Amino acid sequence: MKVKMILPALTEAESPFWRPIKYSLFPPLGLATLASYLSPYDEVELQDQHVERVNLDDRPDLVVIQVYITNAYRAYAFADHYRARGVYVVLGGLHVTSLPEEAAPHADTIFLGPGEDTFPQFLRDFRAKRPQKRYSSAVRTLAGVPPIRRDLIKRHLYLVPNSIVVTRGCPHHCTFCYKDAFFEGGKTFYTQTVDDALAEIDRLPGRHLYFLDDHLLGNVKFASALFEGMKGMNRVFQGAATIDSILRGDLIEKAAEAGLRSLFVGFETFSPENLRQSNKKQNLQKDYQRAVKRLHSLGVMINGSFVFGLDDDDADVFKRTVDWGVSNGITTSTYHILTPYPGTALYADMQRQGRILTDNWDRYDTRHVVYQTRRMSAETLEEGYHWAYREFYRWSNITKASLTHDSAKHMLKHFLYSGGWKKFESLWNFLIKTRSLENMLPLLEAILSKVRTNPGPVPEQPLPAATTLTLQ
Ligand code: B12
Ligand code: SF4
Repeated sequence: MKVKMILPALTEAESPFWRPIKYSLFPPLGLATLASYLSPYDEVELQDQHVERVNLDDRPDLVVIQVYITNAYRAYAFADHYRARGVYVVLGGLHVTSLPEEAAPHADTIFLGPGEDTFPQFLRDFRAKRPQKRYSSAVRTLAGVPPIRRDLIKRHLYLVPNSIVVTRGCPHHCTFCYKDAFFEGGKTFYTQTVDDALAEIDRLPGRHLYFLDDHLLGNVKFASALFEGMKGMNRVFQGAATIDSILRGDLIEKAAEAGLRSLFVGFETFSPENLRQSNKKQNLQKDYQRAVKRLHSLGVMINGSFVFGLDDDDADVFKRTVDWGVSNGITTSTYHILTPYPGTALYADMQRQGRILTDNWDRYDTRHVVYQTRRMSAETLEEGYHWAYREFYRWSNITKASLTHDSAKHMLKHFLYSGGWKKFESLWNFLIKTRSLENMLPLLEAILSKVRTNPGPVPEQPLPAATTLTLQ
């Protein structure tokens, strides 16, 4: 059987905000995971429109498309195209799960939730010529999942070909997050076995790994065993985790020992009111600065995530957030305008209050305001968002933030990582055009090399609430 798998490009591909490098980072891991359920006799082609032109002249037996919110219209157009040619088309992913009724008219079959249980079932039904119109994931386990078909990934087109996920979901329930809607009807947080995760790591060439898990430290027992097993594997890795998991116990030390060199941290907001609105309990009354210091003492660089536009935010939020990031030595910042994704508790809340302004999903890219704001206008919010990016990544601020570290090596790493990421667009574009991105990996690995071996002790208990959320 001939199978074509497509990850359509996000809408931003045609917008002035498009940064080719941001979309040449990670290969389409979800589709490569699903491909592992095909038979070795199937002929499979995996195309990622972010990095290559999708060939639409073919006529495979089955087309599999992954739908995110801002590639939804493109995904539907591809689906319609193939169906008009008589090809069987299946759609799945986050957006299909949020809005199955919208996706269904464009597909022969749709999938709700993760595909590890439903896709193999569909393949059996499809081969037996009795596929169903809809499959909903109910069994949540990663036990026995076959190795990802990494042979289908065109590694040279990506800066970070070694992306990996060893868990699914997250133990928390933030109201703006896709997670609860996507995993509805079953477990919302589960892990691979440690042995399977280590085997997957072992299969990856080179040293660098990027864990795309929502919360790599979310299951303490699993993560401890994973890091224990990774010791001596000579890896350097990046990942994501929450503030509370950085402050609690000694898991973060174990991660650093295993090779953690940079962490994506969801600070999101400094306002306790906003944290309550978002049900972000894991950040409430947590000392952000102490979490930052703890990571820095371990030589771990920080990618801080911040959301603008929660109801307690006013026009001062941009400057406060940028200043805090710079003075605390945050290496890279990812800012988002609050975006109520359909299916989330936030969306339901806003809809109840009549605050949703558009259902043009192309605008749900976290760069546009799609809801009625409270304490500032939509224009102020969008302008402030762009201002924050410009300001945080000014050379003077990159330098100032780099100088907050106490070792020369950490300062240099910070400077190169932050400057390299945001300031060399034409170099990145050149590397993408010449298809030589992968050649930058040794440099990335060098920047992620170890800073120090004996971190000083950092107290583990949070400070009293009154002092924890104060911006300085
Ligand atoms: C990698 C990644 C990216 C890459 C995406 C390109 C790529 N090559 O994958 C890049 C860097 C481009 C990116 C950009 C952004 N991202 Co992003 N990203 C991720 C991340 C970290 C990992 C995705 C992944 O590989 N997961 C692992 C694989 C195994 O899972 P999967 O892809 O979901 O596939 C499974 C299922 O979805 C399902 N499935 C998927 N497709 C299909 C199809 C069929 C037929 C079937 C049967 C099943 C199926 O089966 C697969 C196996 O279970 C996720 C978080 C996460 N942990 O998933 C966020 C995530 C997808 N990103 C998110 C966001 C918000 C963004 C940005 C807006 C951020 C920003 N401010 O710029 C942008 C733009 C995205 C947009 N406009 O929609 C949100 C999406 C929220 C939503 N409701 O859409 C997520 C969920 C993060 C979060 N916690 O909020 N992102
Ligand atoms: S901690 Fe992150 S991944 Fe988990 S529910 Fe909250 S936003 Fe989603």
